[in-house]
Amino acid sequence: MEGTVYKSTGSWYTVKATDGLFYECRIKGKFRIKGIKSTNPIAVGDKVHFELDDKGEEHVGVIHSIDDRKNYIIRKSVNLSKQTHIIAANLDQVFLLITLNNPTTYTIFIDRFLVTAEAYEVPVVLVFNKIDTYNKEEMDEVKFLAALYREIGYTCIGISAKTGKNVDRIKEMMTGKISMFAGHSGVGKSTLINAIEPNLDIKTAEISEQHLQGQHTTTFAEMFDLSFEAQIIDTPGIKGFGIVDMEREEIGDYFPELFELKQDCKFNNCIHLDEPKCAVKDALEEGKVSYSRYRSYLQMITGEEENYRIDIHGERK
Ligand SMILES: Nc1nc2c(ncn2[C@@H]2O[C@H](COP(=O)(O)OP(=O)(O)O)[C@@H](O)[C@H]2O)c(=O)[nH]1
Ligand SMILES: [Mg+2]
Ligand SMILES: [Zn+2]
Repeated sequence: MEGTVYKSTGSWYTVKATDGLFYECRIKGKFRIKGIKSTNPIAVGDKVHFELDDKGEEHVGVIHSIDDRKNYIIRKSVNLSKQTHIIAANLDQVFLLITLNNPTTYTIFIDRFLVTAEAYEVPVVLVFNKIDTYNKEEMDEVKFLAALYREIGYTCIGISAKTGKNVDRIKEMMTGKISMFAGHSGVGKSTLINAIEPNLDIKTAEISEQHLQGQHTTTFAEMFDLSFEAQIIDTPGIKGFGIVDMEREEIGDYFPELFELKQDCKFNNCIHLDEPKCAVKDALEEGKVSYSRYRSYLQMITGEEENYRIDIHGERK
């Protein structure tokens, strides 16, 4: 039989089979995935093949193989070994909720998040929430940010989880897909999920830039079916999208607009700092690359931690 892992609690996996029923499965044999040493061989979202338990127990099975993953997100294992823990696999998209204030979402946070998502090959939709609270100037800033990220290729949408504005469009985007919600605590993830599916009682993780390293908690993700042919993965307690162990030279490749320009730089290992004939610096001067994005890029390659947003007038906020 074939199915998708909805929940895992260590040694048992809850699998929803193609017959629509749930089976409690164990693993047979070893599942080693090339290149990653993970503490859990199978994660929520994995497509697996299993056989029913030969002792005749109902709805109990043994997983014997797993399909290739299209993506996965991981974090370092809680023990201090070099192992990683796979949080979830085969995500279709992550909705990153953004608010200008209460709480403030800084562009460096958005850009770090996007870089990680690019590295993990998880598409991100930028959701500007709480638009019911913004004045004209703030709405202009939302439009400015949305235009900036749309230009790079990201889908952006302004919503109000509270009034329901554009929530139907989020539902449309979710249909037929496995999604996750992310964003700072207080941006409205729980409110949005409630607006989408009023009777679903889940906590929803506070995904922030802070990595989980050193935090001694074991948490298990769980997948939920929604009433309109959509699934969401909830990852309680997970504060990091994954680990980013990137080389400095690699970071620019996860800024799609910088990656595209890189081929026109004189040096093929250009990191767009002060190399001569750098296409990125040229584009920046011509206003074709956003200064805000380039600032985030610099912050990421220098390891600088300062938080601010560059507003519509090019000022720090
Ligand atoms: N005005 C307004 N308030 C909102 C909106 N979405 C969420 N909130 C409020 O923001 C606060 C935090 O929301 P919550 O869903 O708990 O955020 P979470 O931490 O991301 O789950 C709550 O007081 C919500 O009522 C919105 O679209 N407009
Ligand atoms: Mg919440
Ligand atoms: Zn360059």
